[in-house]
Amino acid sequence: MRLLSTSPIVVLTGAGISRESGLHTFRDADGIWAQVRLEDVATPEGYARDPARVQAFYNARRHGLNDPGVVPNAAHFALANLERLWPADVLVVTQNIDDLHERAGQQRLIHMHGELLKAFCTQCRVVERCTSDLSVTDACPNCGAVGTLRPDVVWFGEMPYQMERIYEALAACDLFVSIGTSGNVYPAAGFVAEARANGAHTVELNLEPSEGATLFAESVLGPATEVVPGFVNELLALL
Ligand code: BV8
Repeated sequence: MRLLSTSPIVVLTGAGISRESGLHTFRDADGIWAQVRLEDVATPEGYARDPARVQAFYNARRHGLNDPGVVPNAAHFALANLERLWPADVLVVTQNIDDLHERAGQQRLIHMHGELLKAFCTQCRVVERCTSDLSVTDACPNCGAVGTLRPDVVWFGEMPYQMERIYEALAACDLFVSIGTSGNVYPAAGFVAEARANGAHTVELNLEPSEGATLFAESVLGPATEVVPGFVNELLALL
């Protein structure tokens, strides 16, 4: 399909885009799910069973993200550049809970699985910025309830955020690009089918073919810091 400068673009990102910034993925050999069972730390049942264990899991990931050596990489900056220079809408939908897209300058961004640097109170539902450890003895700064603050992260079995806005964007886009995701987790893994159904051109930029690789019209394999800037430069050359 021919892309025009009026073509809206939707980009889905996963843990692979942050790998070269020093953050682990989930399902690679050295991934997070090789260290801990997702049922124990990324489900409401796991949290109800042992909230201190879940808080410790996300506290450790927050420490990792706060490491001064963890910074946005060339792939994050390329997407922020695309948003700035592409004449039509560019929407980045990320499964990641890190803040590397923001720190690279991305403005139109949806964290469909929530954000590691936010917490919400299960009592009053208020959402607060959270850059340090959470514990089961913390009191909510808004309602004063104790032990009700949890990471503002979407666990398995919970509804991802802003799904209506995402499906609207998928129905309207001319180009859907999936970057650094294994295509294992739904509903994100189903976005490529939604985009194809509306006639969009679909591209996968990944280190290796994902679970949904055959659904993409085009695929460029390689590390994100190489393939993403290259792909963005090709798009901008169309202008
Ligand atoms: C829901 C928490 C419904 C945050 C996460 C069908 C339809 C709908 C739901 C389901 C369905 N089938 C099953 C389900 C349930 C479930 C699901 O999908 N289960 C899977 C395991 C089968 N889905 C859900 O529960 C979702 N909720 O559907 O709710 C509902 C309806 C009504 C009312 C209420 C509810 C919720 C899903 C969100 C779960 N939370 N994490 C956190 O701790 O981070 S998911 C977890 O996996 C992470 O968030 C992560 O974002 C996500 C996806 O992982 P990836 O990002 O893809 O990472 P991965 O390691 O897998 O892959 C990395 C890729 O990068 C690899 O391909 C690798 O090759 C590549 N790579 C590596 N290095 C590089 C690279 N690429 C480029 N460059 C590199 N350098």
